[in-house]
Amino acid sequence: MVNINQDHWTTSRWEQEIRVRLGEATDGQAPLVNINADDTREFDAIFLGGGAGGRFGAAYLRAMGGRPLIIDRWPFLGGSCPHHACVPHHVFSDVAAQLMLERTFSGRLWFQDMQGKMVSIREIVEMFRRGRTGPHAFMNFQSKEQLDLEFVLGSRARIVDAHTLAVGGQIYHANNLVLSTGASPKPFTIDTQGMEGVFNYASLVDTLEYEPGPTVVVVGGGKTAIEYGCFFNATGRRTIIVSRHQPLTMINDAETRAYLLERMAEQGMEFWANAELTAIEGDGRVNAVAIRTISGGIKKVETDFVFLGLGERPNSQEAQETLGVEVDTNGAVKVDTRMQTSIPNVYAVGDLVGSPMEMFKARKGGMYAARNIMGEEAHYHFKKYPDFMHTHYEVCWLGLGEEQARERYRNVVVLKLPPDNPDGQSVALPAGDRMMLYVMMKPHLSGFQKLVIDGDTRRIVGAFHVGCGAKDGFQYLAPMVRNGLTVDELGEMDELFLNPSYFIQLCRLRAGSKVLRGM
Ligand code: FAD
Ligand code: COM
Repeated sequence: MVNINQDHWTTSRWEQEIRVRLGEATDGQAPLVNINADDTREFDAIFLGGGAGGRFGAAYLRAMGGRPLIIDRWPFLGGSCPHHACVPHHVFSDVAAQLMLERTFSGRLWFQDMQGKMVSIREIVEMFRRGRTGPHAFMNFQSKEQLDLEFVLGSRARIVDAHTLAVGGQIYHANNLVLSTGASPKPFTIDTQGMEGVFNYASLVDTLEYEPGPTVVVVGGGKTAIEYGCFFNATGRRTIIVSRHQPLTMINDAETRAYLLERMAEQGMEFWANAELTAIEGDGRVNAVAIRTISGGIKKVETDFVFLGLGERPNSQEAQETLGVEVDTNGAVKVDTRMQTSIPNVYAVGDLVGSPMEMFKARKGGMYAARNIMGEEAHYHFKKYPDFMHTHYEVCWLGLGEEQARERYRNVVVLKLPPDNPDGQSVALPAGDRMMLYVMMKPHLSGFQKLVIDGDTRRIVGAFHVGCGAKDGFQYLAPMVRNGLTVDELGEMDELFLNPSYFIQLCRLRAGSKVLRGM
C-alpha cells in the first residue's frame, strides 16, 4: 500500500495520475491512499462515496474538528458532477445557447452562415472528456492540501458492517458510516445491451466514438431529456423528444411552460408527447426506432443515435443487503431529518436518499450528517427549494405558479415581461446581459419573467425567469421569498441596471399603490 499523505501534488501532477488511472479500469488497481499515519484517533465517520454529499460532509466534519475518511471507487473526488453530470450538462447547455445565437443571426452581422450546417457532437464530447480531468484534479488538490481530508481512492469498497468497510485488501473502521453512493441511470424497458448507438448521460461522455447522424431520438420529458435534446438540436440535428407524458411538467406555471415550448419548437425541436418508444432496430448498431404515437399508430424513424433521459435510481442495493437499511419503493434510502437511516450510526445523503437529486441537497445533507455525528442536533428539511434547468435558455422557478396561487389566494397579482399587448410578443423586454442582440433584432426571443404575488399581504409567492442570468438571482431570491419578501421590500433594493432580472424595478413601479395592480 502506497500512502501519499506526505506528498504534496500540484493539480498538474494530480491530472497526470487521474488520466492514467481513468485510462485503465479503476477497480482492481492499487488504491490511492492518503491517510495521516501520525493521527491515532479513530475515524469519526467513513463517507462511502466522495461525490458532492461525501466530500462536503467530510469537509464540514473536518472543519468541526472531527476525523473523516472518504472512500471512492474513482481516482478523484467530486463524484458524478464533474465526471458525467452537472459539468458536461453545463458544457452542452452553453453550446446550445451559443449555437442558438449563431443560428438566429446566421449570415448577419459577423455571424457565419449556419444554413444546413451540422456541428460535430463527437468533437464536443471529446473536448469535455479531455477537459474534465482539470476539475477532477482540482477536487483532489483542494481536498488534500486545503481541506486536510483523508481518503482512499480508485477502488470499489465493500460494506462489512455498520462500522467497517473493506477496500483494496485493507479494512477501515469508524464510529459512524455515511452512505453517499449516489444514483445511476434508470434502466430502459427495452433491453439495449450490446446495441451500439443507445446512450444515457454517463455512457454518452464515456463511450461515444462516432459522429451521430442527422436525426436524434430522445426518450423522456424531464430535465436531462430536454437539456440534452436542446443541445443535440442546436448542433443542427432533427431532434425528436418522445415522452409518455407532457414534457416540462416540473415547471409549475403554464405561461412559462408555454413560452419555453414555443421557443423550443421555433428552434426545430419536435415533441412527441403521450408517445412511447416500442422498438430499437439494428444489427449491433441502431439504425431505426419504432414509436407509438399519441394516436396509437406506430411510426418508424431512421436514426443511429438514441438518448435515454429516464431519470435515476439510487445506488442502495448493497447497503440494503448488507446492513438492512430501509428503502422506499424507488430504492431511496429512508432517512430522518438528521440524515440518519433506520440503522443507528449509519447516515445517508445525496442522490441515494432520493428526490430532489440536486447538488445543494447532496452537499447540505453531508453537512447535516456531519453536524449530527459531531454531537449537534441539526435537522435538514430539503423539500422547498428554487429550481432550474436549461433549454436553449436558462430557466428558473420557485414557489407557486399562477394557477396554484389562484387556488390558494383570492387576490393574485402578476407582474411580468413582456406584457400582454396587442402586438403579441414583439416587445423588446426583458433586456439584459447576453440577451441584447435578441432584444434589438428578435424581440420575441428576449426571454420571459413573472412574479406571482398575494395582493392582500403584498408578499411574493412565486417567481419565474427564462433568459440569461436567472440562476444568479434566484439563489438569493429564494430565501428572501421564504422569509416573506414583499413587493415593497423588493422595490426598495438597488438594481444594477441593465440587469437580466427586472423584478426589482417592476416592483418599484407598483409599490406606491395601496391596492396592487398587475402588469
Ligand atoms: P455522486 O456524486 O454520484 O457520488 C457518489 C460517489 O459514490 C461516486 O463518486 C461513486 O464513485 C462512489 N461510489 C458508489 N459506490 C461505491 C462503492 N461501492 N465504493 C466506492 N465508491 C463508491 N445538480 C445540480 O444541482 N445542478 C446541475 O446542473 C445538475 N446537472 C445534472 C446533470 C445530469 C445529467 C445529472 C444526471 C445530474 C445532474 N445534477 C445536477 C444532479 C447532481 O449531479 C447530483 O445530485 C449530485 O452529483 C449527487 O451527489 P452525490 O454525492 O449524492 O452522488
Ligand atoms: C463539484 C463537486 S463539480 S463537489 O460538490 O465540489 O464535490
